[in-house]
Amino acid sequence: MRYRLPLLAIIALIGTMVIAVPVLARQPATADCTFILGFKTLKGLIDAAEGPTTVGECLENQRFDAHGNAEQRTAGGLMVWRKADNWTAFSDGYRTWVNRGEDGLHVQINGATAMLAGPDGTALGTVTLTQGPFGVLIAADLSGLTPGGHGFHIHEFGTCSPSFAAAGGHFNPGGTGHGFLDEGGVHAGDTPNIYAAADGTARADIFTAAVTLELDADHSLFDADGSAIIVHEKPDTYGADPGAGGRVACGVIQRNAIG
Ligand SMILES: [Cu+2]
Repeated sequence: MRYRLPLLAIIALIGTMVIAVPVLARQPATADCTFILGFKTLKGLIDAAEGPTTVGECLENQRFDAHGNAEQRTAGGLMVWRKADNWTAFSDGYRTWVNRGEDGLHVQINGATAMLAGPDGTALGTVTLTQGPFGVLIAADLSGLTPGGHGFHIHEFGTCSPSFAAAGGHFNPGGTGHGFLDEGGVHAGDTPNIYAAADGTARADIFTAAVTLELDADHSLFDADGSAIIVHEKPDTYGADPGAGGRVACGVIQRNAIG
């Protein structure tokens, strides 16, 4: 009896190897690897949207959730989401293609999110960034702030550690001066103050054409060193000297995995 368990384990291991080796040997590696995305093939959709540069994508690493929806990565790094009944969306981490059935394929630049926290790590809410055709919509949903006005900027480096000073100065690819009301110019990362209510919450929608979530643009928030959102203790003066005081919240701007 005492040898039964190890013997069974060895038999099971050999069985697994016999099954696994042929499966691994069948890993697709050629460009004829097409599959159905709703009413079209993914290859066809990519060809239509992007040209033939990613022909031959093959699905790997399939994972199912409890509802039967699948998440997969292709050999070329595309993320593919499939609802249990049909294919719905795929993303290269920068753009998402959404299959809208008879309407065809909708392509959008993935949005971004900054999870803000205080110097002690306390979560203070989220800032979401959505790329539109004319600029970026920034939506803040914050809490835990002192009531009143707070400077709210995009800073030049995508880090909040070891201290918020690591986020650097304002995002300023144009090398201009600071302040909406100063003739020296406006930093691309300058945005209007936000105002916290008596309970410490603040909501704000801010639109700016001075930054973009697109890649390879000089005002891209996803430049080589990234960018971050900073909330200051005091309101910005909108003059050459922002005068907004210390940094009370920081969050790295990170691209969403989809849409
Ligand atoms: Cu700032």
